[in-house]
Formats: sequence, C-alpha cells, structure tokens
Amino acid sequence: MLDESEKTYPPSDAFAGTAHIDKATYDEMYAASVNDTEGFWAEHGKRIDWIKPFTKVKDVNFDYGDVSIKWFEDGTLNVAANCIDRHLKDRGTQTAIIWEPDEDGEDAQHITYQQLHAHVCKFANVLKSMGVEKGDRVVIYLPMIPQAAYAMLACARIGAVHSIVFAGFSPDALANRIDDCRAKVVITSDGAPRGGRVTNLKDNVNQAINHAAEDPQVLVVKRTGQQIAWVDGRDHWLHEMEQDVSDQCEPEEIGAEDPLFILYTSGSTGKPKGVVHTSGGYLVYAAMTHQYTFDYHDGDIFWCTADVGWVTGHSYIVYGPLANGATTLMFEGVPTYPDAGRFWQVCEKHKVNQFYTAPTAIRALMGKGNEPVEKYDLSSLKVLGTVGEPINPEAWNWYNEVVGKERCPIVDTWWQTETGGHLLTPLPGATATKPGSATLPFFGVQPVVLEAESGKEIEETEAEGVLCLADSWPGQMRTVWGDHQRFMDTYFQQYKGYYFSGDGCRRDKDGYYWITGRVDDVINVSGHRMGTAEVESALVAHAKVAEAAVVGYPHEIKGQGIYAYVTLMGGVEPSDALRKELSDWVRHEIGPIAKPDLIQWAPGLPKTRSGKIMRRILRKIAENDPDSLGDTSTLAEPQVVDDLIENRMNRG
Ligand code: 6R9
Repeated sequence: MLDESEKTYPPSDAFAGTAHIDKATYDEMYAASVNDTEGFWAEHGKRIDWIKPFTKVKDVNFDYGDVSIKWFEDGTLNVAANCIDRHLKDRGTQTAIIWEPDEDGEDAQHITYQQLHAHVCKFANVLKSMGVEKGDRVVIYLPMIPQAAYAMLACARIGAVHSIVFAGFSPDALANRIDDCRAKVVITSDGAPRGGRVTNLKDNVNQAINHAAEDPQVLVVKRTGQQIAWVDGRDHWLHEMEQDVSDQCEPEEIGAEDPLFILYTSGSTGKPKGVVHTSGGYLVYAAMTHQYTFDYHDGDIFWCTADVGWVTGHSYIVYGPLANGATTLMFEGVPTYPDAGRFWQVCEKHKVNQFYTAPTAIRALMGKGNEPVEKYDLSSLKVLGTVGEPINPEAWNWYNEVVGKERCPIVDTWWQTETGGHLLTPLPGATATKPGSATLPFFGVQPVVLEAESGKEIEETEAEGVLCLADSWPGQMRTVWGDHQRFMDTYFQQYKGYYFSGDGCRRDKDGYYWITGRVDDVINVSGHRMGTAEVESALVAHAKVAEAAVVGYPHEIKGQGIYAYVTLMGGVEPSDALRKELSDWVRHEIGPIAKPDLIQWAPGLPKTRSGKIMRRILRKIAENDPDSLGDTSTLAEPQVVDDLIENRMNRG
C-alpha cells in the first residue's frame, strides 16, 4: 500500500518562472477546459497543421449501447507531415532522433529532420511498392532502432494503420495479432540486440506466419547481419527495396477520425484487445501533453525509456515529441547493461533534459546503490517523469534526491493505452507534488471517483473508489478493432455514462488522486499489463495441466509478480523440473513478461458452489495475508483453502 507522505514539493520560483504553465495559468486553463470544453479544444486543436481545418470540435456519446467518440471530425491532416515536413523550414538541420544502441561501444546516430524526411519518404514508397494502401494494416515487430520510427511515420504518411507488436512477444502472440488485424505486411529485422543478447526476430516472424491464417509479406531491416531463413517472394530486404524508390512521397490527406494505429493490450477477459487510436485528436493530445507535462522547450533533449511496443513509446518517443519539433532519444538497450550506470551514462553523454521512465526501473536501479548514479554528470536534467504503475514513496524519494538532486520536479503520469496520453499528472511548473500521487487532471480531463458497488459518484473531496472519466478528451481510444461491442462492454457498461478505467483510486483533502492499482483481473508486471486470463489459458494449454488460476502478488522490483496456482492432470507428479517446464511454456506461448514468478501446486482451487474460482482468496494467500481471507462461507470445499495456505510459496 502507498503510505501517504504529507510532505509536498512545490515547484521552485525559478522553475515556475520559465515554465510554460505556472499555477495561476493551470487553474485558469483547467477551469476554461472543463467549463467550455469545445471552445478550449477549438483553440488547442490548432497546435497541429490541418490540410482542411475542422469546423466541428467534439461529438461524443458515452451512453452504453450508443458509444461514439469523435473529435475534429471534419478536419483532414497528415500525421507524418505534422511530425516532419512542417519542421523542415526552421529546423531541418536540427536532430530529430538521437539513437543510442545497445552496445555503448557502437556509435550513436543523430538523425536530423531533413534526414528523417528522406528516410520516411523512402520507407513509405517501399510500402506502396508492396501494395500497401490507405487503410491497410501493417504490423511492426522491431527492436528499438530508428527504422521503427520510420516505419510508424511511413504508415502515417500513406494512411496505413500500424500495429506494433513488442519484440518480446512470442511467435504465437504475434500470429494472433497479425490475424486479428489482417495485416498485409509485417516489418521486422534479422535480429534484435538487447542487453548484450540477440533475439532472432525474423525466426519468430517465420514461425508466426506458419501459425497464422493470414499470409502477409515481410519487410526485413538488416540490424545484426546474422543468418536468417528466407522465403523467396514473401520476404524483402528494406535496404534493397529502398534502392529503387524516390526519397519524396506526398503525404496523403487523412480524415481526423481515420485510424492511425492499433495497439493490442490485455484486459481482464479474453484475448488482448486492439485499441484503436485515430489521427487528429490523438496527435493534438500527445503533442500538448508532451509539451506541458515535461515542460519541453525548443532545443531540449527528451528521453523516454519505454519501448515503442507500448503506448508510452508511441506517444512520447515518436508522435508527441516529433509533432513538437523536439529532439527525442531512442535507446535500444536496457538499464543494467553493460552495468547499472547505463541510463545515467546516456543522460550525461547526450545532455538529456527530460527523462521519463518506469517505477520498476527506478526500484531496480535504486537496489544497485547510489554510486552508479553519482559517477555521472546529471546537471542537464530538468524534469523527471514516471509512468506505468504506482510509484512507492521510497523510490520517488530516491529518484528525487539521488537522480534529480532535489532540483528536478517529478511528474508521476497516470494514463493508459486507451487514453492516448496523460490524464492525471503534475505540471512541473504548476503543481506541488506529493510522492506517490499522480496529483491532478490534465486540461479537459474530468476524473470522478465512484463507489465500486453502487456506482454512485462521490461528491466529497475526500473519496475512495473506482476511477472513471465523466467526459471525453481528444486522445481517447475510439473503439476495439473489429469489435465495437467489446469496446462498450469493457469501458462503458459497468458504470453507465462514464469511461471506466479499471483502476481504483483515492482522492485526498487537496483533491489529489492516488492510484491504488487495478480493480479487475489485470496485473501490472514491471509496468506491463498482463491479463490473468491470458496466462491461465496458456497454462491450461499444457498437456499436464488440468486447471490454473493466476493472481498478482507484491514484488519488490516488478511492482507485481505473477503467482500461478496449478492443478495437474491425474497421475502427473509435481516437481521443480515441472515448475520450470511450465514457466518456460508460458514464456514460449506469450513472452518473457508473462512467465510466472511462483507456481504453487494446487490439489484443488477454491470455488463457489456455482463453480466460480474465488480469486479474492487466492490473492490473499499470494499476498501472504491468509488471516484476512474474508467471507469464505460460499466455498464449495473449504478444506482446499487450508491446503493452499499450508503450502503457499510466498511467506514474505
Ligand atoms: C501508460 C501505461 C495502464 C495501467 C493503468 C494503471 C497503471 C499507469 C500509472 C499507473 C499508477 C501511474 N498505471 N501509470 N498506476 N500510477 N502513474 O502504462 O499504459 O500499459 O495501458 O497500463 O497502468 O493501472 O490502468 P498501460
């Protein structure tokens, strides 16, 4: 649990003095944004370039059964032109992307806006030559290399819809996503170096396409030069295809509500959902939050350490920063390779001004002591950000003191794949922060706290319940790819008239929000969302497993770990070797992030008489809190629980 510290950290006068937004401005703009939402966004929608300016601002209906979300709907634009072409006149020779490779011995690259333009145009022409047209889907399965950004922007330029699949996902997970969006092309690389090891990405793609129903073409970026298996006619080298195309490509005119990308994310039930973001509102929101949340100024070097496979990488490595004409740093590696000083070495080397990472990385590095941080000159840093999960005050304090030298405001940004950009966040020149709190809403965002059971809105300032949003904002997801009903069922059914975030929260006497974590069956492992149902279905797909139930438990570094209760098939003997076999199986089925941390053999699972697994009880056992199981009177076989408690894996 977060232990609330009463200590607050107001921005210094010096910081507030030069910031885009100070407290008075925040108060005034926030009031305007909720009192006259249309007027506010009509104005701020102009921060991007429109081919045909919008005349309608907002057309939103949150009523279950009829949900429809449109922003700037009659405007047209091109997202890539906003991220590249419009900067060429004034900052063509400015670095757009700094690329820092996995090995610190390999040279970093500085890609200017002019060069970015040429790369993206060529890439777009290659896609066109492969038959990709406006509205077609392109899956991107790449390491953190500049070509990942080129690929995204190339799709945006021609109006194709990209769907990035994190390179850590397995061939099966990739196959499901290729099939769900019916991808025409998959973009990958021969291999993916990360932390000194290489993943054979092209191999994974070969396997995925073998399993998939779809038969996409494959475009391959040469990254490692390793040997790969090749299918003639289907596979193409990017560098070969680029030889035959021009470095000019006219941007397509795209409707504001045409999809920009699909990004799959885990929910509490079923397969991952394809979250759909559209072009106009998303870009306005990503750009505006990037500028204000990080107080980004021209010439600053911005580094978001996320992978482009997650929404954070979409909004704050690529679209937000580039729409603002920023210099964005893209890092191929991991925080602990070659050693625990890598982040700080990169900050020093590239004079990073804003640094944005996840609590799990902060905790892992905090565990390595202060020395790896203190070795480097971090005086360029101005703002520190966190995202992905609640940050415990201890990690917050370390980040503030050891990394930021108590000079850099910390922005704890709460948002989701579904929200496109920050919803709750401090603005560094405006908001007094409290360690562990995501503080206050961004402009136009109307958070409400509802009683979980009754769904009643809690009017008092101090409140605890589930976090919902009372109205839309331009960066909101529009639908689930191919399944609008599922979109409505997931986000608008339980609490009518609101967008339900799936998170619990508390609002304190100052109106500050404290996220308490998911209230559904989603666990947050190192800031990555994992549906317990997904891990369970992988486990039961193993021939030796009869039944499985998966819950989260507190994990010192990862935030939450994956705890699996497994009932074996009759006659199968439990063993440590089998534990490893099952862990590896899940890793193989979904990917390393889904691998259970603890597996407990369960002769039976606690169920209600109607056969529903009582996860609440399993959670308590996994949290090593068996004394507060609560009401167990509906259990079909109470003795099952005694056995599970007796043999629990997590004794704290
Ligand atoms: C951007 C991103 C979303 C879920 C979200 C919540 C958790 C994200 C947080 C946070 C507390 C923060 N979360 N940021 N919890 N404080 N600052 O992470 O998107 O991968 O979709 O995850 O992550 O539980 O609902 P996504």
